[in-house]
Amino acid sequence: MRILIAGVDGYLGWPLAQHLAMRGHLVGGIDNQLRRRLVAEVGSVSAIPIATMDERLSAFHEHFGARLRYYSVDLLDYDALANALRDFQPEAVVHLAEIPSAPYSMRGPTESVFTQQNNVLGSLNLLWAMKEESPNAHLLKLGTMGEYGTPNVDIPEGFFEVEFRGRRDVLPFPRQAGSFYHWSKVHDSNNIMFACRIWGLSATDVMQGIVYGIWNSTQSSDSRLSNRFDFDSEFGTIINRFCCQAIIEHPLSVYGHGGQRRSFLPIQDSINCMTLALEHPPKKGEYRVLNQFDRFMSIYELAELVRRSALHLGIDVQISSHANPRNEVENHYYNPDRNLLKDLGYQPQYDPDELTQSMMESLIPWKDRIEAHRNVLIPNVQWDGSHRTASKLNTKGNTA
Ligand code: USQ
Repeated sequence: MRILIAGVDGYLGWPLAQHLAMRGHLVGGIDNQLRRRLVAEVGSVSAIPIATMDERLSAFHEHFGARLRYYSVDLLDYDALANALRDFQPEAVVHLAEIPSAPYSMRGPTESVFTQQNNVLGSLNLLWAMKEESPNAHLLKLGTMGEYGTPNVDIPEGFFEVEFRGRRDVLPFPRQAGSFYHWSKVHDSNNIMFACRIWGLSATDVMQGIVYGIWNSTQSSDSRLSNRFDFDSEFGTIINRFCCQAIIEHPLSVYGHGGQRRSFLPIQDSINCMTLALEHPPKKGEYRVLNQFDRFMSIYELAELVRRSALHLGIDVQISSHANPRNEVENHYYNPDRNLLKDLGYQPQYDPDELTQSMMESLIPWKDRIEAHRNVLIPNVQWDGSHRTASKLNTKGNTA
């Protein structure tokens, strides 16, 4: 299959490109390297060093043959995007080219607007480009479990049957996102659903839980194929952050009491699930929603899991509670469905205890690199915006 990945330089895009090439697919890759710039902007680095895009492309060609065609394109540039689709003629398009950070989107008006502009308008451009250039291609779009929020009822996959004043219908399940980033995904979902209805595009909207883990290329130990691994408070996600904190013996930063429940899946499963969805596309005109996760647990349970795994490696790390910078419920019901991927053949295969332990073992060579960026581990964005008042006061103090 000819599969175009928008966001090929990212945490999911780069391993997905390798995995699909190994399965014999022809891969197109779009990226504007925004993720690299944003992580540098927060003063951080990938814990595992990553090669430049040129080095990555050379390595890809050496190991997988001519199975990746790269387009340096920003999704906000409609003409360049449409040209890439016209040139590559994809049968499927995977859309991972979004700003993925909730804290970044809550930092201030510039970051909120940029997140929604980049994500919502970039996706809208992609929908138009697909309609005009590859209307029969399947769009696999990365959404998030965070679109649903934490309602006090079970969470279905996208839609639910509802009875209201004696009448019944199947309607989109209400979305209650928790950051301007998460809302950008909700807006995308609405636009994609609408595009499928009016233009007959087919799409899979993946409501994915929090991905964690290190991707090891099965093809080679060539470090130019290595994947990024973020640990800062804006672009690092919880398990990856906890593992990095553990190896430098920094207390595991649980926000609030840690009762908030979230769904998780290892990166290997994320790649396998996306591959399953690509190889089993929906019908023409169908808008399909998949909930994609392996298990769910509370943040405190997670911290205990990482602490246990660290102890096996002789690291005795503490768990510390931080005043929660986010506005989120800490004790709540949580019971999302996950049936459609199982029907397609998904079987979770990884034990989180073993996985976190092996993650920490792989991170130990990069301990000094993480230690050198210790300052990015602590959150500096508050959902109520108080960090902005604090920084204004500091600026006044400095100038006075
Ligand atoms: N948290 C802590 N301590 C930390 C960092 C986070 O307790 O040091 C808590 C947060 O308060 C939150 C939970 O852990 O309750 C998850 O935070 P996160 O930063 O790992 O994940 P989140 O902001 O929800 O976003 C991440 C990805 C995003 C993806 C989403 C899936 O950045 O791209 O869409 O996970 S989901 O959470 O299912 O919406």
